[in-house]
Amino acid sequence: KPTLKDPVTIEQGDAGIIETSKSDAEAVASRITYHAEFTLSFSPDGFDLPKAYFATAQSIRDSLIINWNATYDMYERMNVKQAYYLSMEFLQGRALLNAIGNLELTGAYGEALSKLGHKLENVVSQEPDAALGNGGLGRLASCFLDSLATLNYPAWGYGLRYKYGLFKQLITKEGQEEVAENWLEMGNPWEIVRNDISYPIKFYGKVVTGSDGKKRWIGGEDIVAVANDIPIPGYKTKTTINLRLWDTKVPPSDFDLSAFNSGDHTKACETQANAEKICYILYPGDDSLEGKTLRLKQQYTLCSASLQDIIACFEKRSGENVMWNEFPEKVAVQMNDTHPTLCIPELMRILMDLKGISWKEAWDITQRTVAYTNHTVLPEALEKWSLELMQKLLPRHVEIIEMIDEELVNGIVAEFGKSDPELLERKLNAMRILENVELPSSIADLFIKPKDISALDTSADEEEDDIVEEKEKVVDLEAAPILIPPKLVRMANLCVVGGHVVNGVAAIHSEIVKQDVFNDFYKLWPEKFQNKTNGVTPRRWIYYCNPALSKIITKWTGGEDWVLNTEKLSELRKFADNEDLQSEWKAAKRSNKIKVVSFLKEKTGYSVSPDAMFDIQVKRIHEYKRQLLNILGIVYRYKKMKETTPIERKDKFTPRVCIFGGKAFATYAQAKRIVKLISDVGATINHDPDIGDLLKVVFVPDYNVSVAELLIPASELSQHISTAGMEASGTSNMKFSMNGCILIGTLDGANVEIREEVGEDNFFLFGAQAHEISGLRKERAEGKFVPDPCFEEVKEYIRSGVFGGYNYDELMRSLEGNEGFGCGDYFLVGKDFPSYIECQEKVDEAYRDQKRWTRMSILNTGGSYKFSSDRTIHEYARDIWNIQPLQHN
Ligand code: B1N
Repeated sequence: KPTLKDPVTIEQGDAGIIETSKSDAEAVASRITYHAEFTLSFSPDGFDLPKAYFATAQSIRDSLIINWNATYDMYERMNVKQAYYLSMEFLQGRALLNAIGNLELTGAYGEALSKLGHKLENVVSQEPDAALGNGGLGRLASCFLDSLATLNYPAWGYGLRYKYGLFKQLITKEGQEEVAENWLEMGNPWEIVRNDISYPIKFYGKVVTGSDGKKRWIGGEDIVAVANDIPIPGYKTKTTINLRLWDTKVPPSDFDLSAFNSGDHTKACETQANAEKICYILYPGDDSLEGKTLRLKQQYTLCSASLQDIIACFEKRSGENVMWNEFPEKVAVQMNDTHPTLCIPELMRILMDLKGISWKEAWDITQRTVAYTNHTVLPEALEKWSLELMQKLLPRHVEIIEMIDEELVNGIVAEFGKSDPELLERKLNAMRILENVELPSSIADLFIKPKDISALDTSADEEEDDIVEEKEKVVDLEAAPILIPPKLVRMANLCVVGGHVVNGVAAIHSEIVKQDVFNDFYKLWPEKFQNKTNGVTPRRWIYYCNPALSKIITKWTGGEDWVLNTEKLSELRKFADNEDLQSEWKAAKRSNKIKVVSFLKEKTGYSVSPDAMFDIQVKRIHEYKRQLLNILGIVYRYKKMKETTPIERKDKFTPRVCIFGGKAFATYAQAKRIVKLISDVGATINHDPDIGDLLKVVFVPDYNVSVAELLIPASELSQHISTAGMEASGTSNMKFSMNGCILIGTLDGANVEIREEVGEDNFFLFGAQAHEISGLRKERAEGKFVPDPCFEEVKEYIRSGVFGGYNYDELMRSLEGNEGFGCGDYFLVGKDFPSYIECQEKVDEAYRDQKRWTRMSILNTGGSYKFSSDRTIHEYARDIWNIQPLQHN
């Protein structure tokens, strides 16, 4: 049996996958057995797969910790500027294969595990996904961490350690069902709990002014946030950065011992549970006031703990002489969407109330430190918090926000003057941070019809604890009732005002941000607005998830450099018609498809043919992403197949396996109906003997990062078919294109740039364009839209009950009528349907010519190099954060 000599003396090779000498593999094997025995207390003589996973993870963790410490010490020593990426979501997926590969130990680990009776690929698939996110925004954050580490940028991520990740999705006869995702059940080998790094977090209480004139926030509820560090290894570098996730606990001294001893156990445990529940789940339902409060507590915990940590680090590195005005030269804080907006008032509060800095200087420091990424233009997704709720929970922050709003109002008045009250009112309405809140009287007096009806608001006199929800309140004033709109804090406006840069995530999206969503701000501060087109890490999304394709790329581009320099992928272009490459390319795709065939069989029971085209749409289920357009197209195809004779059918239709995946938010009824429709359509078509392998429809349950890593390499066509102007970027489109998949899509988000890069012949385009959308909606509202008969036909077919007994009337009605809640086809499915069907016919035709298709596929991979998150991160580093790479010698 190998013995443990030195757990960390393995030499790292230069290549991505190294040919190892025996001694490396032996040393690895002994590290694994050591951890099995002494860290995990298993018998080291033979262990099953789950145990093999934990022992293997522990062994690689040793190396990560060494590199983590070396990286941390270097930052400390060099005192360089560091970027901090604050995000409520990190969708990390699995870590083991990535860590082993990045340390260039794949060969050694493969051999060591086989000595121990296991296959590396089986061991790595034991790991549960870290699903601390729900979609693109969280996955982007994780891709960014990978690129930051790989490119040696001094940067950290900050988030929350949710005990339960996003729910686990079951697909039953009823459609989607949600169950808790207990990802920590078996423990998490990747986290390093830092009980010595914790910060107090306060909620509620009140603000008092001390004799020195300083504001102090006192009383209320106190909890602590404790750091859990996840090492993030870069690829082929010693740099290992940190993802610090906060967990919440009751302060050590706060356990109510006397209550417990007197027998009131519930009371004693209550404070504990109250603190811990903040980090129980990602996206607690926020229909109730309790839910809203919990979510705001989550956001504040992330902001407060992270900033206290960042500031403590700044002070430590500054030594004796803390120069606060240099803070922005050492710290860049990036807010991933509006969820961490409270960073702005929190940094102001700490600087003013705790560090004694003036308002003016604190504001200057704050603005120079923070920047904001906008990820959506959907109005309902732009966060607004009830001022009243915020006032209760964070009274000092509301004072600060009110001050910021007042300064903004003064600034707007100074800019636009008082001579045109209409213009001024319009500007104030668009730009103010506070909504439905009275203006200072000197300004309010300008407007003839007083907008301010808060004098009628009786809520101020109500019981203190009786927080009124954000619904419109009705005040019965003898005569007609008057609706009092709720007072709100517009987080996005606060971000735009409080940060030095605002960026969108794809070119078209950044234009919409400037020309539409924040147009008034853009006109005032054009230099603040930037574009940073998203990207994805080529390590996870080609190199590790698609080894078959990676080998081919390496062979034809002359080495593995492409993993770090994706520009190299473009060299594939010149071989697009080469027969040898084409046949290798097709063989790789086919082997990936075969893996998916078994996976689908195991997960859904359906058998599909690897000879059919794999047509995939995987993303969160949302009406704007138009999974409904896809399934209506499938139903239309099915109906046409049924209307054709068997012989014609084989000639006319290209065999397809249509794969869907994605979660619907638990309270989003319409999205859940779409899931139900897709699985009902599958249940009918997949059992129809007339159809056989010509068409299959499969809904893959519980779509997550690991499922994506399996599906994307096997994809041939993927759908990115949002209503133009509504998908900020999309990132799976990039992953598919990299893996030689051809996209069908609208001119939306990053599709626009992908099409430019891969060439318009290698992208299936259809549908209305972003600038046409508002006109089309208007036309519709005026009753001028005449739907195509094929659209009417397909809806009627669904209504007729072909797909089971469920009543799809409500879903179909959303596509009908002219206007109104839940109908009027807001997402223009009916408008785009004919051009979608026509485009799908072109797809069929192209697939029949396999040479042409393979060429298109190669040109997609060859044209996808721009979409590496390495490129994106270089741009953030250069244009927003002003940080430089720092490498170990
Ligand atoms: O962010 C991704 C983009 O690629 C997608 O197009 C975009 O839809 C996605 C509120 C969001 N935007 N907004 C969210 C997530 C959670 C939440 O509570 C909004 N996600 C996106 C990366 O840029």
